[in-house]
Amino acid sequence: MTGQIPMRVLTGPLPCELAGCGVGEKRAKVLPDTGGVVAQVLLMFLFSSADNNIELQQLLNRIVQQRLKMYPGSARIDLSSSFRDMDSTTAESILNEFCGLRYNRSAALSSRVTGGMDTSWSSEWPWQASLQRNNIHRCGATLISNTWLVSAAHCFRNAKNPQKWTVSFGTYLRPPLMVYLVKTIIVHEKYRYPANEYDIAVVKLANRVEFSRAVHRVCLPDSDEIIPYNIDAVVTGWGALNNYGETPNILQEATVKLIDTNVCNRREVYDGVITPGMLCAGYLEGGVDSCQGDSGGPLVTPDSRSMWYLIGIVSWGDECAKPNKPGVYTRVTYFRNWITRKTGL
Ligand code: 4AZ
Repeated sequence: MTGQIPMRVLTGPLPCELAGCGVGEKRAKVLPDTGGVVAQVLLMFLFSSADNNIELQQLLNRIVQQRLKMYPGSARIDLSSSFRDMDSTTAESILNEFCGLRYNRSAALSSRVTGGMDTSWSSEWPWQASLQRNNIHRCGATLISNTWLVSAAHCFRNAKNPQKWTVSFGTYLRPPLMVYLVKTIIVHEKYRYPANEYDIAVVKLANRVEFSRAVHRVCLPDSDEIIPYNIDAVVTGWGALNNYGETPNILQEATVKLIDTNVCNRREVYDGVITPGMLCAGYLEGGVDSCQGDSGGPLVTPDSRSMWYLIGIVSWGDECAKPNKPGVYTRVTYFRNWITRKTGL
């Protein structure tokens, strides 16, 4: 891929069915207007500098017009000033406010130089945080807003003093990209060690994180979202590379499959201890799993638009990667309303 990446922003009024007003995370801004609403939708296009901008603009206009005709109704469609160039800094700051975007996977907005090295600010998983006590990594956590993270309750067992904790971001533990102080720790009121239920906590930072390409929030699913089993999800963390093994300095990722709770509750697996607030993920044959030190960190899946949602929090398991002993995660949809009650998000 060569060339610059011009940005186009579509700001014409669109019908709600197309803009997705009020559905889940906002991909469109819906503003009141005389006699209705105006939906502002951000569309980003990637093309090479060899392409003819004017021709492309006309082509895009034609496609959008055609698609809008498929939505009958009273929407007034005005695309006369719809596409405009935007500098990539402005475009990037708009994109960074969206949840769940990972953009270094495509060439879009990437400034990586061919033959260059990965740097600590090219965060692959921008919502991943390291929770550290006395400057030692203890647990993972996930950024869900400019000030809030979610993690596991068991990370704070006998360690609830926020002044002892810091949060770092970036791909490497050492040196960290950024470090924040913790203001508040809220552990689920029903969490009781050594039980594994209600293994969730939210952490408020002392200062706001200004979102960047390297550090921004994940999306949260709605509480009524049905999470299908057998789909792939990705777990990330600086946890042990094998049971009670060494911890890496560079963030690790593993793709795991979501396992039906009925299967996970089989006698030879977890024999009925998996409750509705838990989610199993991994492989019954073993081999790939989260491990000690990954706790509190994210289990995420992309939606059809490649926006990543937090569906699980690394919680527990019988050691790591053993056959019939997949990882067990706190089920985020089950605790979605609890997160709202504690954080307002
Ligand atoms: C732990 O002790 C832990 N294999 C985390 C995840 C798993 C097991 C143990 C899942 O933090």
